[in-house]
Amino acid sequence: MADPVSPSDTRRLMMTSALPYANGPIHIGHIAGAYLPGDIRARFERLSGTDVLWVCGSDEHGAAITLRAKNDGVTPREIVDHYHADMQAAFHGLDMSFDHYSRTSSSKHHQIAQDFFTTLLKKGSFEVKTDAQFYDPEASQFLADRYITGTCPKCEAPGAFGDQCEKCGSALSPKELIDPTSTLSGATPVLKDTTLWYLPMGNHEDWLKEYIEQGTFNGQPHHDAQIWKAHVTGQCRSWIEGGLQSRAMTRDLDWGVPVPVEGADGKVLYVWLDAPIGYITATMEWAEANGKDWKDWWQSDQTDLVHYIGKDNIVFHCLIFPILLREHGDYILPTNVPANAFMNLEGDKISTSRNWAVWVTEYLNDFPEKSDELRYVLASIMPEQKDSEFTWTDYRERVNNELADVLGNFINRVLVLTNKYYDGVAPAFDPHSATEAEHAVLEALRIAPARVGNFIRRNRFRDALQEAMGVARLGNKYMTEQEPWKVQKTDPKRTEAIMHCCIQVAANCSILLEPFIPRTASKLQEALGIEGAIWNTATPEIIPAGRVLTQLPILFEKIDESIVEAQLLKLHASRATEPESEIPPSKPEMTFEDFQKLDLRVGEVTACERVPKADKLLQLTIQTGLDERTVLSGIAEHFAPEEVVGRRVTLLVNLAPRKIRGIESQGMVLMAESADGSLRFVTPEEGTQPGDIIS
Ligand code: B3M
Ligand code: ZN
Repeated sequence: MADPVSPSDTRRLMMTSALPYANGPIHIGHIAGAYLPGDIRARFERLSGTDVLWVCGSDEHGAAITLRAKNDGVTPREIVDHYHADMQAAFHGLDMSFDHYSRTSSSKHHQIAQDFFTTLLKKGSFEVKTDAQFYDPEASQFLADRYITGTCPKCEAPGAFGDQCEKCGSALSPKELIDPTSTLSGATPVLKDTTLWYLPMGNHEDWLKEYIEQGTFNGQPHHDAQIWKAHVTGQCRSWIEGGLQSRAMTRDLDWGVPVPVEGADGKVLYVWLDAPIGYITATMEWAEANGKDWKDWWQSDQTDLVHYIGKDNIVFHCLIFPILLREHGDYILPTNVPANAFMNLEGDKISTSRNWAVWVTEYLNDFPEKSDELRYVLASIMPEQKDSEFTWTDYRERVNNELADVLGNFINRVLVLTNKYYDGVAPAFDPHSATEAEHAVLEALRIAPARVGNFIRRNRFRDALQEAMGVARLGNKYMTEQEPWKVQKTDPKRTEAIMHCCIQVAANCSILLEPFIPRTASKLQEALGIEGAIWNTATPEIIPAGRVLTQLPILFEKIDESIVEAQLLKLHASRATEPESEIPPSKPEMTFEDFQKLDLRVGEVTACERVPKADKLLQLTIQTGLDERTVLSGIAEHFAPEEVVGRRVTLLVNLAPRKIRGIESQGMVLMAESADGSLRFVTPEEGTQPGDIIS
């Protein structure tokens, strides 16, 4: 890896962020997943002098669009035109600095995607098969992707789609679904013959495995597989190990890129074939407009290709797209796919259909000029390795305690005191007057840019932000401890040293925080007279003596508790009450080691009684095979004691004992809770014995 303070040697960096479906507005989950990480990285690389290009665009094909159009009773064209503009406004409002933002319904893209398909066709990359596919006789349409739902064959979650289960992430084909139903009419589909072009993914397992696991391609080192996120590699591994199925690359639909084959009327390319090619189209458009050669970005081994996406897109970027690129033959393969997990909101999954989201354009209406505040909070809690959660209380705390109290307060004190003592002119600094404290601060500034940059290049944005904010924290603490407002009365020379250091810290913050909070950074740079900042200018000597500093208004207003309440009220009030089953989001991932700590056994209830003065508790005596013990369980409102005696139960035996109402409970009985609140025992199968180990 190159020194992070220098550009990435001579290597170019081609970055993409997932093309959002133009079927709804952008919410904070989208931003935290694929766009903010891209923007932070792109801004940092530009500051570092790397030859970087970051593209994105609207994904305007696929069932996501046509179903939305059907629901709203308008044409797909109307849907994509509306949301293409709407999404751009959201991105613009949050200062996403794409070098180019494209769209896949353009004729240019249709042509590029068709050329790509034709090349693969000529190379024999597809299998053409005519066979029976699900068809909705009521809607007169073949059913694939989101047109068909059923139970997932892998995880048994209901509501899996014909191409993917959103619960477990598995890539599916319609015929694998259990109890398939048409989402168009609710009809049970019938089978009808059609011709489709398939990608025989099974033929690619060996090289993909090597590419993902070892980071080698064609026997040559390709990328550092250690830097790939473990959850990304893990997902790929499990798909490859499960055996890759052939996937249809065409659809019988009238919206999309027409299949460029004679006689293929009424057929379009699969959206997941055309959408990633949209990255290439976007690059071509940018290159054309800027007098550059797009091939430098996609067909040169001097280029690193990095895709920023959400975890539900991993299979498409790590397996399917690489197969397509390799089959074509002229393209490089992704160097890294640093997918993020999901961001939940106030204890629940973000959902467009249930209107459980913080919409970016609404946020910007409610909080004008506060784009940096949202960027800061989302970067602080970015779901880099596992799902995370946004709450308005946390938003308020981070804005108030970190942005306002630390960064804003520090900057304000630096500018006000410089103005007061030196008429706004940065004082001279005599290095001989520096004490240990100044040396420590200046040394921290010397190492911070490399540390922040290293984290960003490893896609560890939370750590990078912590590190950069650490500089502000350090400055704030240093100033508070040195008390220049007192020292000035007795030792003006020493005050100059203190203020010199504080000014350098402020200036470094304005550069180190620029990728995260660009508006604030540019205001600050302007006030400090920093022009054309690059990452390398972040040094302990950045502001020379004599530089005129100007005043700034308060950088971050505090957020009042009432604002949190208003947002929560709005969120709950606008929640759509769709009769959708309420499946709580999955808990954060745990390691196998965590799981192994659980000692689960079959137990048998030998006695049971109510606990006096506790409406909810039953006291169970359980034979565990190890011993006979007492366990309290909060099930008294669901079961009478006599219904419980004699049952076999699943028992967590190594839970630390806990005293409740004076009785020591030694373990926990596992229960299943349904969405309607009903409770059932998790009963081990007939034939198991008390003491049997569950693993
Ligand atoms: N349109 C994003 C999504 O799944 C999907 C990404 C395409 S990236 C080539 O919402
Ligand atoms: Zn599943």
